[in-house]
Amino acid sequence: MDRDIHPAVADAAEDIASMEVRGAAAIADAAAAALGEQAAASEAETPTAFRAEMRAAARRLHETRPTAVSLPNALRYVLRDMSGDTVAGLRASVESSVTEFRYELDRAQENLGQIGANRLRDGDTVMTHCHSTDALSCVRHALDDGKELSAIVKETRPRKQGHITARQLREWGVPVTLVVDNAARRYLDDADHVLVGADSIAADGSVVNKIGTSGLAVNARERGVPIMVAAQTLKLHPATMTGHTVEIEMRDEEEVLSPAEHEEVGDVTVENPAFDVTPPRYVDAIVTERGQFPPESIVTLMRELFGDQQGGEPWEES
Ligand code: RI2
Repeated sequence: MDRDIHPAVADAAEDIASMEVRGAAAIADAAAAALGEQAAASEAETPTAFRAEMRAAARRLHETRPTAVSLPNALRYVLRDMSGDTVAGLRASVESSVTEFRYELDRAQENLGQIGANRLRDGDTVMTHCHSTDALSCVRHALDDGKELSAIVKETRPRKQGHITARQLREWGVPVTLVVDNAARRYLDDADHVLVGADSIAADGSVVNKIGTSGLAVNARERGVPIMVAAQTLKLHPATMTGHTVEIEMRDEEEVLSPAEHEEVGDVTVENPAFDVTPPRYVDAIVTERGQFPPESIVTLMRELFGDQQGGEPWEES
């Protein structure tokens, strides 16, 4: 236990790892806020000590979940521009980056929601998978524009984030049909769009999202239902531009099978990948706050956004 890590950082890391805080955007927001708390409460006496403390806090947050790139992108945003010759100056710079980051996160979600809403027509039915605030922003903007929508919501085993989506949509007055994941293909005949979020998007346009997305996309393509991915640019994975792959998180087997059930089933290996990769050819559009892109052209946007980012991570020891 690092005594310089503020409890707010330790708590945020715990909440992210346990999925108390979940969803790529919410994870980024919580991580940035925790860095802000670390900076505000720091008792470091020298700029060097302050920087070391911030790096340690960022490392703690970084090691929680490996797949959603919004987390390292948030940490980079806050730490890359840390500047100042005094502790007070450094603290002020972190705090202002955190405020700016959180504001931009909200704004990006609003802007992409408006763009995504333009793809939805009055009377359309969307099929959702998991719970994505970026995807739901598109629905909310369409409703604000006066369109009527219905939803077919996939339950999303093993953690059933579909329930969160269903609850939110009902609060907005959207008629919801909840189905188990295995029923998706049958209900695609009633859907006008598949609408999902993303945890990471690779430079070739592959979409890393909740396990089950790729099978849904293949089925949707076969049925002729367009697949729309709502993902603010915070979900673009810079390291994939230089050949790195996105690590897929493997979660605890108890999310799939309780110890009692496991006992009953017998000696089997249980695997619980949290995400899968949907190849770009199954995706019709990636909707970001900078406009909608065919997946194959997302690399152009990535070059524009990350082209000049070089060198090590700002939380690594220099
Ligand atoms: P927003 C979630 O992962 C889902 O895969 C969802 O599509 C994605 O994060 C993006 O969520 P998990 O944290 O950023 O439930 O759009 O494993 O809210």
